[in-house]
Amino acid sequence: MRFLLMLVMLTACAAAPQDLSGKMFIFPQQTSTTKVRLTASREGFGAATVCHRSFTDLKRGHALFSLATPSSANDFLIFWDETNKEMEPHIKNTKTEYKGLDYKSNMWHSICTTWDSESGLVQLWFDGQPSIKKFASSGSNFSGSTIIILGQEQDSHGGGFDVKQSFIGMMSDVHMWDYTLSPCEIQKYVDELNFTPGNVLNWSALEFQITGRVLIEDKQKTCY
Ligand SMILES: *[C@@H]1O[C@H](CO)[C@@H](O)[C@H](O)[C@H]1NC(C)=O
Ligand SMILES: *[C@@H]1O[C@H](CO)[C@@H](O)[C@H](O)[C@H]1NC(C)=O
Ligand SMILES: [Ca+2]
Repeated sequence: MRFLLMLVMLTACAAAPQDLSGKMFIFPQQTSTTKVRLTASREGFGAATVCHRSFTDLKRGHALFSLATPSSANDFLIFWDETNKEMEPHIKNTKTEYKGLDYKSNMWHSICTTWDSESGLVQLWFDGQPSIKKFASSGSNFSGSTIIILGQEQDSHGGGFDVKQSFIGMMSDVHMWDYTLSPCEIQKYVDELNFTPGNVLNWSALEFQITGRVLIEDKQKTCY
């Protein structure tokens, strides 16, 4: 009974969406447990766009966005591989590799990734520059319960974290759509103009649960 009550309270807490406009998550220390779990407002779709802004000085590999389903831990993963100096979108456990990006430390980077199951093609938009499209996986939608995590990389559904793949730094403006955004919409996101917020993850109405030391602060604005 007490357990049930607690469960209800936890669910109630997690269910209230927050408007994080102008704010960011700060991941201030290296652990294998600190994370933010995001609640997707829909499941079972066959296309996706994920956009986020991040700021770090890490000199090792790290996960920027980790979405797992019961059938694949890397159902939609954005990972920076420091050894090979490449950004790696993984779709349905299939890795694609993008080299030659100017992924500098200590500055904000906008990264958008699109994929659709019909063509199976992935495209990465790094600071507003489109990459070539690469084949990842076609013919199947996301299926089963979705677990989306910031701050850690899932090797299993909701777990299997490796401290050496954790994220330290700031993260903001995380959106996910269940369709591929047009180049113009992506440009608007990158330029911080009016764009259509994500219908799966909406930074302006975000449902999330923090574990460990993750802080929410205003994003610094430039002074005039
Ligand atoms: C896959 O997702 C698309 C929408 O993205 C939907 O129209 C279609 O019915 C889904 N297919 C299956 C098998 O669930
Ligand atoms: C995103 O959240 C904002 C603020 O609550 C809301 O106005 C908007 O309709 C939402 N957009 C979508 C696509 O859910
Ligand atoms: Ca891993």
